[in-house]
Amino acid sequence: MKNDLISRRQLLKRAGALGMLAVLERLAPAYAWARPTEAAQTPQLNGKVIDLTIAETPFRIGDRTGTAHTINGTVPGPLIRLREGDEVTLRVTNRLKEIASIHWHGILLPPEMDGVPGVSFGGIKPRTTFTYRFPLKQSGTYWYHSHSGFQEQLGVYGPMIIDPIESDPVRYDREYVVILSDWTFEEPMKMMGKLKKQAGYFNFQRRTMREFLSDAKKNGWRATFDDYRMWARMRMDPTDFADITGHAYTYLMNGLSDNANWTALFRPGERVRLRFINAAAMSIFDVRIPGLKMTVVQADGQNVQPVEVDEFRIAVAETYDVIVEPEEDRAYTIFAESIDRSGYTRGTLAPRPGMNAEVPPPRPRPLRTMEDMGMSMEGMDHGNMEMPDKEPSGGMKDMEHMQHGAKDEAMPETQHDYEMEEMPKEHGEHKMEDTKAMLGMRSEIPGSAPVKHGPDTHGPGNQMVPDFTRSRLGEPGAGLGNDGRRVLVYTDLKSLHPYPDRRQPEREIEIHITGHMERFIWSFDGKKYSEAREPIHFKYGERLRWTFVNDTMMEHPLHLHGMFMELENGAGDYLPRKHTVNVKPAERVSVAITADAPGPWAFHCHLLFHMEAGMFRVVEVSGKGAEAPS
Ligand SMILES: [Cu+2]
Repeated sequence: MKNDLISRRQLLKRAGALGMLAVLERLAPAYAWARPTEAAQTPQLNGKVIDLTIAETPFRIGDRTGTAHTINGTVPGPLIRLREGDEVTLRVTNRLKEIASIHWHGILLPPEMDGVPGVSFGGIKPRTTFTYRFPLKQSGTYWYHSHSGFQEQLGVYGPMIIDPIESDPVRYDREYVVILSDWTFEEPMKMMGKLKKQAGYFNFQRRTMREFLSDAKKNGWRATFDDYRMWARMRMDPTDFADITGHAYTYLMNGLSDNANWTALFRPGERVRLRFINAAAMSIFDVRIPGLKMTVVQADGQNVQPVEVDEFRIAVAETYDVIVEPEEDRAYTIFAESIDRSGYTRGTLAPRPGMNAEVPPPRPRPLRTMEDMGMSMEGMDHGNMEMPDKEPSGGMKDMEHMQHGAKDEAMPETQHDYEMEEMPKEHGEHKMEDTKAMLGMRSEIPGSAPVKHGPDTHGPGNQMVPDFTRSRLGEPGAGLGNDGRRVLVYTDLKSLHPYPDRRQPEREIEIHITGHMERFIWSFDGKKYSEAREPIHFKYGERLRWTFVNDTMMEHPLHLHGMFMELENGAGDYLPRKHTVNVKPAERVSVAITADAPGPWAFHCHLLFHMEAGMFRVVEVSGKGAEAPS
């Protein structure tokens, strides 16, 4: 293993011998390169003891060079391949000038091994080595990354596969890891500063006068004018899909840009397993392989009942394993487009190296809708929701009462001192049952019927409160699903085996995802982490339902450390287990949790800049609830 470390001196020596560019080409890890021979596909680190070193290393994309923070000299870091049931020792040495860390994303382990500075350990000081040691209680596709500052954005992430003890229920002839990420030559701290000054700084896809004219032609002057004025009044932008866009980012596949064309080889007729990991700091991707169906077999490391799709959206920190069966002797493009359509990365599946397939043309960028603001109540009695014009206008009257944030700045902050435990009652005027009865709807997905937002507006740090929130688990997401492609939705996910803890949730808590997009403040329940240091308390052993309510107009991939979340997506006994749940705008999502991991755990939005801006909490599992089944 030691041989895999590239010290700076070695690097320079080799640079002298080979020329710097040749060396820099090789900074992508070995598994990122297609193997011309069939034998060695994915060089990897394995065994009982693994050594990793975090250091600064030159990094090149095209003709631009910068400095990455690397693990063992590469971006992404090495593939760590382990076996369920083993105990592993991972020695991480920090050669940076600042505190570093590695968090093992999605892995169930003791809290002091989780690697979040300030929550479960002190971080790895410069020039020291921290030894992680834990038993592997699970199998599947996972990853690891720094949990310190912006190191993840700078390159500190890598894949981790844990092979099952028992035979793998997924049959495949060969496999590849496909890590998607976003690289920038800008300094992340400076980018944060720009976002704070002007939230739309990196959005170069705003609507233009030309678009106004064409919209007016299509929808009429009045409707178009109302629509544009509404967005302006709310100080929001319907093109707001990614805080940082392809303007600043180069999107990478296994550390390579689309030009470098990472290639995976196959023989026609083989079953190829692709393990997709979204290790980006800020970018949600839509993934497809034109000409091939993909069968999703695993989500967030957990086996799921196979579901065949043309495309899937992968939020930051999620993983999806798919099986493809290319029959023809031709190349296929693995295409990963950013959610806002400002860029893409791609690789190639091919029978021989050096082949290419057509790269799809960009699709039009999507726009936020009334639904994303919790305004469209499909199937609801519209009553007080006057909609004088046809789409896309909602009429100004409705918009003005949407403008809570602006109004609330002048108002004192009210009733924010509720206890978590009391939230379901205190927080919303739910009347969920009433609403259901009224609509004659029945569903086992919590929030299937729209739930009215409570009186709490979450204070001045919050820009908007949707009137209603509801489950959107069956929707593919903005910009998807309108072109005949079968897109994976969360309601497709059914775990391969029934979930083990059969108890009904004995307690329900609710947390609101809040923020002020214009000021780039991100928070939970209106409070940044710096303003809410007291942990959220889970009773050890209890079964609880946690409901995430997204009061913002952006997607937020929420990640809980230490425990899986069972997504309450209507799958009956087969609720899928996830470590990261992407919550859509104005959505209400419930997860069931068995609080079987004592200790302090991080809970946060996995968009790095949102987490850094305050969308972070500590969950403390302690005390004694009911006995958890083993
Ligand atoms: Cu977020």
